[in-house]
Amino acid sequence: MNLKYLKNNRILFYSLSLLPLIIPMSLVGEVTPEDGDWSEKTIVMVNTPETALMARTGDIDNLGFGWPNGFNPFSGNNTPSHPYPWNADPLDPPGTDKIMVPSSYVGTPPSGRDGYTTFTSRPENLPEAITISYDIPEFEEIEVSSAAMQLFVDDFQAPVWGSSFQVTLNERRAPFLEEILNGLRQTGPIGKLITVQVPSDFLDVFSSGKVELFIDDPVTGAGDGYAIDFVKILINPVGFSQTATVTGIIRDQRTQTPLMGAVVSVGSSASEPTDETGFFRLPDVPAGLTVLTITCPGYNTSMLKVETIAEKEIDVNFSVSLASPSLKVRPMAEGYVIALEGALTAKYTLWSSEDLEEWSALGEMEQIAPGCFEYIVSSPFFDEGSGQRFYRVLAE
Ligand SMILES: [Ca+2]
Ligand SMILES: [Ca+2]
Ligand SMILES: [Ca+2]
Repeated sequence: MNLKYLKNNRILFYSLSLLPLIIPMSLVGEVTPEDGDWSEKTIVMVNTPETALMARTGDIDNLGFGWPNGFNPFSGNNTPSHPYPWNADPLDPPGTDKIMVPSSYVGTPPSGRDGYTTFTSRPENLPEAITISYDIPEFEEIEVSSAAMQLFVDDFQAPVWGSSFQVTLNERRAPFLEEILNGLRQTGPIGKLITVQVPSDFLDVFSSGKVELFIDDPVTGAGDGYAIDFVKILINPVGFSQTATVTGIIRDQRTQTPLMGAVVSVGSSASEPTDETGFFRLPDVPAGLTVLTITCPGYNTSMLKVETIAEKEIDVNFSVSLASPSLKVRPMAEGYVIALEGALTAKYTLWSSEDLEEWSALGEMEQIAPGCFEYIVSSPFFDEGSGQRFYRVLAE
């Protein structure tokens, strides 16, 4: 009885998982000015509409399943779910279009395992690095001033199975990619485009003409398999073919007051500084999952993950926290000026102490220009006591 139940269940599973194959797929490779021939397994192009140099590893083919009719993988939409496991194409570059299961998985996952883990085995499903090479003669002429990466990723489920992916680029940990991958819930399995701006301290990796991307969870033992359709690098990008618009209000985290002077940006695209209503509008956001940067004088720079669909507008609200300002001391004839650069709408109170233990408030600092605060301390006051005095500010 038990066996029969299992057997039927199994049949149901397979017939369900074959369903997506009935959806018409566009299996004929596309050719676009941004990406060239989608069926190319590796490709490097210069001066595309998006960027000075584009390098891609992996064909754009939804892991070999093809895209549903009218589906654009750069639109930000999730793919419909697809069957698994599947037979890997030996001609696909290492690390693409195959199921990979974290190296720490040894059959005793802490929070269960997904279908990718259950229906594949070692050593075939061990994680593999994806290498993107673009050391062509034209690259020598390009000075790398910015870079972006696009990854089409499938079935990352860290919040579900307790995985914690580590990502390296040329063997260097890349937290900006880990942060985004470990937030994904791609149960389905479904695929999605991620676009990330490369932080400036990682540009040297991209100046070498060869980037080796390795994704693995070497620690938790989680049963969270995943797959990657392609990885695309854009050197000195100027824009993206599929974009959305993000609007919203930026507020102070503590007071929820709308903030003036906040700028939201992604890559080379930035919003106008917000007015007193805190409202921003940022067009040209790459469709899919991406990370926006929010800066506001006197506040900590923050990152905001957004998921968008091409040609659509989404509204988000976000709060930022006050940064602790650093004090600058400027001597003058009769004493000195203690100055700081802070937030337009914040209040800063100056405190002093002789021993770092007992603090007393001197008073509120005066805003003498937008975001510039000062407090004048007279010489006699300074010369009192031991001669050593410490200052700090309280922001509110
Ligand atoms: Ca393929
Ligand atoms: Ca998974
Ligand atoms: Ca592929």
